[in-house]
Amino acid sequence: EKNIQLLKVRSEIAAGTRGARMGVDALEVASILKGSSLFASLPSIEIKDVNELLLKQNKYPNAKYIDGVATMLERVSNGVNSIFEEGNFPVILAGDHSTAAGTICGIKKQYPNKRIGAIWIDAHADLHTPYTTPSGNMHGMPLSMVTDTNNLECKVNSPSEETIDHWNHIKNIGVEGAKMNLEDIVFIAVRDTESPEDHLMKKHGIRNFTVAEVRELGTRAIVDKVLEKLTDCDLIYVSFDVDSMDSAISAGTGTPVPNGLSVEEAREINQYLVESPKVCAWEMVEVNPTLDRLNTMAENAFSILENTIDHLHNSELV
Ligand code: NNH
Ligand code: MN
Ligand code: MN
Ligand code: MN
Repeated sequence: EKNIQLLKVRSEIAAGTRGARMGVDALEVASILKGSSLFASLPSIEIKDVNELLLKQNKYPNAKYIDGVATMLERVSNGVNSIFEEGNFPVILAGDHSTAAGTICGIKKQYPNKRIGAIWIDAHADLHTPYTTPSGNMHGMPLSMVTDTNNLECKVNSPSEETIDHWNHIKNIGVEGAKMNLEDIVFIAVRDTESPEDHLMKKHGIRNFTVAEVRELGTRAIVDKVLEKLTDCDLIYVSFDVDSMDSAISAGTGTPVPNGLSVEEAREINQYLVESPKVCAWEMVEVNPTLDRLNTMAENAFSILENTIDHLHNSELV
């Protein structure tokens, strides 16, 4: 049986929309209203955020608040690492998706000689760099923070020297250099990318299992195929961005995209994934209750969290 420990990360500095800092609280509210003891029964630690930076002018247009993002990544990396040190399994509940790079840094710090794969369930590919981002929002960049790319072939921006200093610092959090290969990323439900991301996906043969494929083959077959792609990896990290689900389900995320997964599909995919003994960390991000008066997204997301945790208890230790 796994000893799950929650890591709460109330950060939103890397999102373009305000409010994801409250995602963790919205999940807790959904839990209380449902009469669930999940939050009461699991030990948790909290990462102190730097959201106060949003009160000031951003100095880095191609990587907004990158100094604060670097601070958050260090803290998340250390938090995840300390959960492993205690022999526990980290379940991370975060705001904006940038801090997922910190999770991967923390995994690599604990297991420097293991090959890590990432399953990224998201509407977006999150493969931008300061050189390619269309928005400067760093929640679109976590996968290039932890891999060996700046994607200069697709350069559209000229980030400042200070921006690049911070970017290079981020690349060395946890352990020096890349934490994983771009080839060891698998996407599910990605459907809103920009051309620099398409370039990287094509160049590195990164597979995206589309929503249409999920519907055609079923969630079980998709999960089998996803895990099959990562057979050479020793450890697998699962990152669940709630915008992978259809925008019609709820407005409660910063960048909703149509034609996404249903709640049921997302629940099953996460359940089957965490039943793999290679899965070493699971994360949920981008719940934003300020966009969602009825808290529908958080209620749906909570049902997925609850089911995922139930099934984590049933899986083997690595
Ligand atoms: N690709 C877009 C950008 O970089 C959107 C990223 N937004 C996300 N990613 N929510 O998951 O701005
Ligand atoms: Mn994302
Ligand atoms: Mn997304
Ligand atoms: Mn787009």
